Amino acid sequence: MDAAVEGERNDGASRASIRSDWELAEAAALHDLPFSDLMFQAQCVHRENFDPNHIETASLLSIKTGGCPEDCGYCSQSAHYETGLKATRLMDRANVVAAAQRAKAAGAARFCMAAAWRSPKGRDLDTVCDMVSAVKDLGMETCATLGMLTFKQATQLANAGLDFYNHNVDTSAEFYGKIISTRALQDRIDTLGHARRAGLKLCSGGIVGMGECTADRLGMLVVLANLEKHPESVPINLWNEVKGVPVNDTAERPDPIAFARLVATARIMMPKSVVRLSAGRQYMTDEAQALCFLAGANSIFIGDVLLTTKNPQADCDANLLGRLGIKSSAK
Ligand code: SAM
Ligand code: DTB
Ligand code: SF4
Repeated sequence: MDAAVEGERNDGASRASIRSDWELAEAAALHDLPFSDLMFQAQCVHRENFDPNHIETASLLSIKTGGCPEDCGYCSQSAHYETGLKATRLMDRANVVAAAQRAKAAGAARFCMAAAWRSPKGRDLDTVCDMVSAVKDLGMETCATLGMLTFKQATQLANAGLDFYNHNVDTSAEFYGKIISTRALQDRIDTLGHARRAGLKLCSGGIVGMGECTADRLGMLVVLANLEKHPESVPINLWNEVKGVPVNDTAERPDPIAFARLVATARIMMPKSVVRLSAGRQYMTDEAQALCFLAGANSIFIGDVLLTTKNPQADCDANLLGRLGIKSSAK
């Protein structure tokens, strides 16, 4: 048996170390443990690094929707597919700040501004930097997701007060080309490197339920865990159905136990990263979400919409967190 797995069985998982040399077979050995053993190990790692009764709350705003030149086969915003979505221009700063104020009042600690771009253009980036500074002035953590960045662009965002850059690796290297053809996984990794070097914290995860196999899901975790420094936030999205995109032909969401196994594996492989239950909570029962929190998920998106698709209603989330005794204090 793999040393990491065996060691954890003997001592209750108190030897979680930060590693960037994960092999797929090791991730698979963890993932395939008897469920109780996997959950116990994930819980131990979680409790060593976090308050298990606290989750982070982030809120999303699509500041520029649709018309994206990339062909991501899961996305409502790609111009390559007829998804029925109306493309919009970049929002005004005042409207973005007003949305951030509402998100803060609703309990969000972090505000993530998302744009459907392959990469930002000069003047647009200046406008986003103004938005970032204004949201930061509200006392919120700031996050942006704008597509690929050069080091110079990442530095400009960092200087404007951006805390996090979201850029997902999305899936395994093997499955990547089946879902996206307009860029390579390495392009994503390069942007993550630029953001890191500019001093930004990273938010990077991916999507499951697109027709990938378990090895692809674990391969995605291996890519994330083998980044030089682990992303501070790891969003795990369950594909939210969108009409008209190619993923409809292959989609198959993991069942709640398979999904909890993936969350637990992410928790063990990236002990200090905040793992976010991201898109797809609309398909999960309260019990499935509770299982994911037990597996080590400690962040959610709040608000009735994500970017273009649904998220659970605020009162449902409040009810669930209340029953679980989980606090979600804004920092
Ligand atoms: N255009 C930027 C980019 O791709 O990085 C930012 C926005 S993009 C919508 C952010 C992430 O949302 C994607 O990388 C993908 O992981 C996730 N995503 C997009 N559509 C989704 C869907 N239908 N269901 C679940 N996650 C989705
Ligand atoms: C992430 O990993 N998930 C968020 C955020 N980063 C930008 C986006 C989820 C989008 C879900 C599909 C939609 O609403 O359009
Ligand atoms: Fe564009 Fe991002 Fe959607 Fe891909 S995921 S089509 S890059 S908005």
